[in-house]
Amino acid sequence: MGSLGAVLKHPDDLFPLLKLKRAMKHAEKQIPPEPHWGFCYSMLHKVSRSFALVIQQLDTNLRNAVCIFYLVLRALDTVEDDTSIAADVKVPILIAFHRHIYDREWHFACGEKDYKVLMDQFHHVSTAFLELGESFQEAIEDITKRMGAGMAKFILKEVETIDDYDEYCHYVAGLVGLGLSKLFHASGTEDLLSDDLSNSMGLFLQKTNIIRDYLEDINEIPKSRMFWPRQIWSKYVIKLEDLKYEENSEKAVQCLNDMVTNALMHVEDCLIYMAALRDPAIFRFCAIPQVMAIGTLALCYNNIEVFRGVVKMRRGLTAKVIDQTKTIADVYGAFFDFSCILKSKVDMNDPNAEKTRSRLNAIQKTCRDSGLLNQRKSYVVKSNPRYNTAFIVMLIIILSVIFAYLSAKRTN
Ligand code: IN0
Repeated sequence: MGSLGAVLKHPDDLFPLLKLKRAMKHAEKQIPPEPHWGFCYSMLHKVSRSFALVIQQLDTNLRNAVCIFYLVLRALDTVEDDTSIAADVKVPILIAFHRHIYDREWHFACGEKDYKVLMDQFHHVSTAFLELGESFQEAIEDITKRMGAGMAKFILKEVETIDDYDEYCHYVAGLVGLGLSKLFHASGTEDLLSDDLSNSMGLFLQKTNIIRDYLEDINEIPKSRMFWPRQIWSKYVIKLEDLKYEENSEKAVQCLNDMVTNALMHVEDCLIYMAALRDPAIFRFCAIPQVMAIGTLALCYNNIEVFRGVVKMRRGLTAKVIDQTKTIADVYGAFFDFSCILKSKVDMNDPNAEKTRSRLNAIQKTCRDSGLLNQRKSYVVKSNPRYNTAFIVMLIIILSVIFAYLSAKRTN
């Protein structure tokens, strides 16, 4: 749907969208003058868009460390993702990546578009990394080393069991949680949160990405990427790619729902982690991707479109999440609402219906028990939306434009 159509259908998206656009324009103008930092921050805006805005709001030292951590991880990911590089070339690069970040001369040509530029000009990232405080450098090096080794292990091995799935997600995302917790602690504002809780924060995000990106990953050229564990999909089909064929639609959706139910297992840890954060900017940095993830799962659950094309939250809803995620009360509210939406989609004939419902009930109980659920804006769409102020304003603007256009035509 075009953006005007989407706004007409969801008029209360309008103000958050305009606010987000303005904030992004403002953030993009705040690029540091030094060439290496300038490169890092403009690259951050290119590869992460709305998330860059949330990084930008962190305190200066932490912001620089997170920006570099993010780019180092994106670069590592670019090497892992490039299916045109042979395994015997890729594995040694992944394993030695933690040493390359100290080397201003190092670069390796791979990836596409913005990622290719990031790889070609990686010396800017190394130069900026070498200016970070020692405790930040140590945390980034340690995570890069463990992640590179883990990725290398899974270049040579498939994700068979649910334990493999959790292990793979630990390497590529759980470790990011461990690293970020160290960076937050090193910045002086947060207690060091436990490895288990930090890991769950990453697993919940990564499992959501893996579910949403089924089609993109399976259609990857020259070689499919497969992250859905055999232990789950083999209950429904013979080969993972069979899920995309129309004749398997019913099984595909059941398998998808099984994957979503698995991801929901991490939500309670994520809520405990977020409730323990003190700094409002760090809180928003952590909470916004989490709310986006539960929103994406609500959209994907029981949705055959996951096997047909791209399923993403509409831009307006993303803007609303960024605008409305400020406190832990907002997070409980969002998780409660998206769990409500998920619950309304559970079909009683789904083989995992009972398990899914019980996980959603547990999440809703945690949110309710916080005592913070009242007085909030809801994400649940009412079946009969009332015309609100934003909609009326929008209508007036459109009518004025049409009127001005017709008047101009008449005078010509
Ligand atoms: C992230 C995470 C992230 C943020 C905050 C706390 C975290 C705790 C544990 C693990 C990860 C945490 O968030 C980003 C979000 C992001 O990049 N969003 C993109 C949208 C998209 O689809 O790519 C955007 O453009 O807004 C994230 O997804 N990952 C990430 C990477 C590095 C860092 Cl420092 C933080 C990637 C991943 C694989 C989930 C860890």
